Amino acid sequence: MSDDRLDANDAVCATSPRLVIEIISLFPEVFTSFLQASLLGKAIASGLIAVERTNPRDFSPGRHRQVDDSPYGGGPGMVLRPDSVAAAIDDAENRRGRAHRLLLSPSGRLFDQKCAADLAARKRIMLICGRYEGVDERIAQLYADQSVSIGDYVLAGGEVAAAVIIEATARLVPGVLGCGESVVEESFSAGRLEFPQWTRPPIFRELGVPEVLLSGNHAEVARWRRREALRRTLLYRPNLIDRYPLTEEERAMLAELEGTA
Ligand code: 6GU
Repeated sequence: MSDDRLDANDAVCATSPRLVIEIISLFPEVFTSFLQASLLGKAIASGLIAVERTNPRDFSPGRHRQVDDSPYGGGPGMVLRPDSVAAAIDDAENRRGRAHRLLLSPSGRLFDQKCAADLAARKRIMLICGRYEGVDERIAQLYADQSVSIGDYVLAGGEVAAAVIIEATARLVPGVLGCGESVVEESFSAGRLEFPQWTRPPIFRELGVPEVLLSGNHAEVARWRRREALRRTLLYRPNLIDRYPLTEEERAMLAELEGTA
């Protein structure tokens, strides 16, 4: 196959990107290699997704470019001042227009696959990264459309959380994944963890591959996978069963699993 022909994975260069991602961060260089690699790198190179980074430090008043200060009321650590963050947001939006603004904070609401799908359907999103002990609350009051956390642990800043949100969102933008890759039959989309996968070699360190996967019986394979997905979900994420109740087939599978446990 000739190399210069477009294949299904190459997005045709669009006149305007499907999604613009604005990052507000004191450490914009953290994103550089992440934005160049793999699917995301290709989506940006083809113009399907655009990413802009704006640094509040470039907008901080005063000679010392100080972006943080000690918290009113006392306590340890430093808080990001609202003025430089606000100026960075305004500058970004003056260039590209109003975005759906997310403030990244461990005290925000939990980011999940549904949030990713919601963001992927938008034209412009903005990820505002905090650092230090947090961002002055007036940024949440005046600017944030929502506050988002990626999990129950504390990061030193929002940058890694922003990378997580960018990756989860970008792959849902139409044209970012190749035709071979499906976004529908995956973990969480159906409320179940992903079933396990095997590939060559058929024997690795004396371990083989489940017989059914070599059978060529597609219906049997599909049923086996649904059962293994259920098994994992029960083991690691039983709370998902409450949110996405058992189907009739799964009820039968559960009986099978209990018999073999
Ligand atoms: Cl969005 N930021 C920080 N600093 N820590 C986190 C987080 C965000 N989500 C989980 N932990």
